[in-house]
Amino acid sequence: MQFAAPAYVQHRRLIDWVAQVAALTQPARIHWVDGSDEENAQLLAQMVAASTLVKLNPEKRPDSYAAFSDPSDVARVEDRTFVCAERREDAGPNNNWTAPAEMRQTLNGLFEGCMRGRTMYVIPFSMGPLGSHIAHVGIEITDSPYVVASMRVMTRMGRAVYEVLGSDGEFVPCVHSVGAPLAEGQADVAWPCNKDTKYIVHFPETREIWSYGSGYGGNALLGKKCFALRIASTMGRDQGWLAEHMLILGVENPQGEKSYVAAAFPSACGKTNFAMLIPPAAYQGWKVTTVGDDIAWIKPGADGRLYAINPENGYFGVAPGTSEKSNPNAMAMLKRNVIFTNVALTDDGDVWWEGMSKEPPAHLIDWQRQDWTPECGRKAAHPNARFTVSAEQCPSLDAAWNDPAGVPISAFIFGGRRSSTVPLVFEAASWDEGVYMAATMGSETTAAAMGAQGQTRRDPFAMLPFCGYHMGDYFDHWLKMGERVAMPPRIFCVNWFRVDEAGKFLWPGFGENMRVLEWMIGRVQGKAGGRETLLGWMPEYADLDWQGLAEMNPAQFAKLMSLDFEAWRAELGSHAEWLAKLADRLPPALETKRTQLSEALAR
Ligand code: TSX
Ligand code: MN
Repeated sequence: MQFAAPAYVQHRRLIDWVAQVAALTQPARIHWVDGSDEENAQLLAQMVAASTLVKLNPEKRPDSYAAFSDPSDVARVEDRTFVCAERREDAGPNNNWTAPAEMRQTLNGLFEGCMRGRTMYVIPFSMGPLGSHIAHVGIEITDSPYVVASMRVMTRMGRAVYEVLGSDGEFVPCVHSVGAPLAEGQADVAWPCNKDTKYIVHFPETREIWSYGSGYGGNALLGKKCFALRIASTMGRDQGWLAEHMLILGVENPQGEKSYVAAAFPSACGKTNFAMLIPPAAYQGWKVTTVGDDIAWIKPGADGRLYAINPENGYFGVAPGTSEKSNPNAMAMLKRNVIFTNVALTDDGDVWWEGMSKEPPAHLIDWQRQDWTPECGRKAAHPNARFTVSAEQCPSLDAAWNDPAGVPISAFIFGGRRSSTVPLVFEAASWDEGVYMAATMGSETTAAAMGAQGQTRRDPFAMLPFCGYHMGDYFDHWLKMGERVAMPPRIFCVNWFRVDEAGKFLWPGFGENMRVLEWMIGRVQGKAGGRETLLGWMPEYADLDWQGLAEMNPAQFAKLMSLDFEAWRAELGSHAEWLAKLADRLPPALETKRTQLSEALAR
């Protein structure tokens, strides 16, 4: 395969690498993606012609498309995800590991000829504002036009990236193939992938990503989980910064004072909803703005504070459950220019998913392209159905979201879905105690597919599937960052999901979370009251603003905030079991914190 790079690509190492990958994968042609509107329009038209995309009714959903994946390719594949550090201990028990040399052999076999009959696209992208000192560049090679169109939304993608790179700039090489070569004359399918073989592989030391067999989401859009979390977390460890699975939001009070917080939640906690929160009516003059909904890259600034950027350029959000009630901002941003994946189609060429409206339509085409009626017993949209949309379309987008300097973080928030034990909110008494809380955080499984209901799965910092190195070393990095910065953010824990004896949610959640946000920011500013408890600082009833929320009386609030010592003794036992799994690299400070908490509970 002979080829010529466009004149604007002046990076020898990059061109040589593309040539090498082309020689290995043997595509029919190479397309250097420039990110232009014309190129995008051409790719979309080509995918409509190939039935990869369905164009939605332009009167209902202008410039929007729906894709339907192969039923075997609907989510990230954690058991097929590998971190191939030279030494197994460095990947840690939180990652699958294979020796790099062995994995390279496997990959060479899989990628040999894997793009036959297909176009190989070379995608230049920046994670973070172009040229920001916090941003980093990647180049993704892929044989999927769906990936090209999605990367254009999710990253700063296109020609301008080559100007940032110059002739010798650093980039993370990302190689992706759907793993479905086409023989001479063989017809393609709407969603090519490899049903039998999938590999999502990271080489943290050489900062490379290789992905084979899947065209879906985090398996294929390599800038997101693979680069911005797994590879970037190891870069952050080595270079003194943080790559976190966090949303970033701004809060402005009626006096015009602006604060930013970053928050980590495991899946199914409504992270995107929180990032786009609309304050209740009683909060006249308050504004919540969105910097990001999934990932934060955070670096120390010269002033002793931590500054965060959202490395992404769009939202790849879960559609089911998104509604005018749960997230009006998201519903507004999804009105046009969206790529939906695995949602259902209405008879008038629009989209629908479970939770969008109380009453489902009488007839749909479901995500497997079959007729659907409310009585049929199947879900219309896949539970992991997604929207891919540009950040610019979010009505609550923060004015500084594109600021290359990032935004100063005043507080970190860690949340989980816990029906008992964990109160609505508390502030950790110190950085180290906050790190302990984040290291032991967990969420209860909800979906039947996740196993037995009511089990708490530990998901430290919501990073368990995304940390590119040993979780014990990651905790240590967090502890050290607290010492390294002069003004570390305060650390808070929240739980929107506590229930009463009857299983009814004790907290109204959604926009009402503003009341908790106000208290947290008030704490940082030294304005909000609180009482010191075993877990740290907690608001008393009078410390929160209850205007417009009559149903929350002191008795109800007491339930929501109660500390059940018996339950916490069991909780600490469960922490011990969890932390023991990381014992070989667990920072002693965390074991000390656990002992101190245990002793306090025993008194
Ligand atoms: O996203 C949620 N948030 C954060 C919003 C800013 N959800 C949705 C579930 C996660 C995917 C929530 N669900 C939240 C929440 O704060 N709280 C709850 C639990 C809840 C559900 C329903 C009601 C109250 C609480 N009440 C009624 O439906 C009337
Ligand atoms: Mn996420």
